[in-house]
Amino acid sequence: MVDQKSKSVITLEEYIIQSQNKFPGAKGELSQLLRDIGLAAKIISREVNKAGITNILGEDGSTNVHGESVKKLDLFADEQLISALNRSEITCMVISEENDGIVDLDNDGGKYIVYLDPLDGSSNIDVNVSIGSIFSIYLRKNTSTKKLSEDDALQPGLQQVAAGYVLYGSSTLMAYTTGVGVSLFTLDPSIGEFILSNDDIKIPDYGSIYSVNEGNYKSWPEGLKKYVKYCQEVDDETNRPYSARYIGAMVADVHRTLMKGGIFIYPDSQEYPNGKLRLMYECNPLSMIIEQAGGMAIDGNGRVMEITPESIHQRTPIFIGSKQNVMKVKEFLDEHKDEKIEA
Ligand code: AHM
Ligand code: MG
Repeated sequence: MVDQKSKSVITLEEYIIQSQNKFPGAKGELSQLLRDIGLAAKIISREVNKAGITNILGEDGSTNVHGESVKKLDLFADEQLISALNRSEITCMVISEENDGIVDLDNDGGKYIVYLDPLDGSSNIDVNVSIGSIFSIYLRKNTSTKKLSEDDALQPGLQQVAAGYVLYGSSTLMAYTTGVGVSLFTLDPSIGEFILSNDDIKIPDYGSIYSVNEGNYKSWPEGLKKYVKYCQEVDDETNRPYSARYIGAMVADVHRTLMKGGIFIYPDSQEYPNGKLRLMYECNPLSMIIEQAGGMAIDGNGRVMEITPESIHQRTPIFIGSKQNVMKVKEFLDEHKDEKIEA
């Protein structure tokens, strides 16, 4: 006899409600917020899939706060996510890669602050390669003050109440955590629903893939140069040489790392003394996902999520992935930390 229960599918909406029911007294606001993000993700996914035919590809002529050219789809994703978050009046403030300062949503009762990278990996847009959206959710620190400021949003990653990403790849998927493991959903375009594919995904403890932009090799710290040489050496016992994989969209590279193990690195370098990737809406949320899946994320010294932020757009180096791989790169960094970069 076919076990109907084991065959039944669970949608993102159902899963969020079931999870909320495990916490008596929960008001359902965080659940609503996650559902809002899920809805925006479906709309963005639809546009990403037909980007080539709707003339939405390409640059809109302006530059964002980091001086990078802004693609039309970045703006579209930014607008969709912000308007979805504004709808249920739970979110008081959004900080996004595409906006210079904070976006005050004028929801006075809203107790959540959401950081967004609306479309990560935007240089991949025009060439039909994976991109993603990243989100990170905090509770507002001070609910008594009406006027919101950046200070309300400057909290270490350890204070995140939830985080996740949507990956627009060969299929669209969403991963999120509320601090009790990582759940993964795949969008079924025929019914327009995210379907649960794994409710407690774990990263392998060790993997034989390294992921870093090796074009920057010359300006890396010595420890990293030595580590990458180590990855390329032959050793059957540790499954070396590793494979090199680099998509150029952090969300896609980290997703592969979550599924297959290994390490993703964006280091400090002569060109980027603090790294290139943003702490609050790229590194913290993906660190929370990877840690919740049993992996590790460090900035070269300590845990990424322990960094006390000083500004909303600040950058950090990151070494993220399987525990054993991250601990190994740390050994190399520590051993060579006082050596000057040799060109
Ligand atoms: P962005 O597209 O949101 O600006 O993100 C920056 C991207 C990351 O997704 C990716 O890991 C990195 O920049 C790639 O940088 P580089 O081209 O220097 O390797
Ligand atoms: Mg990004």
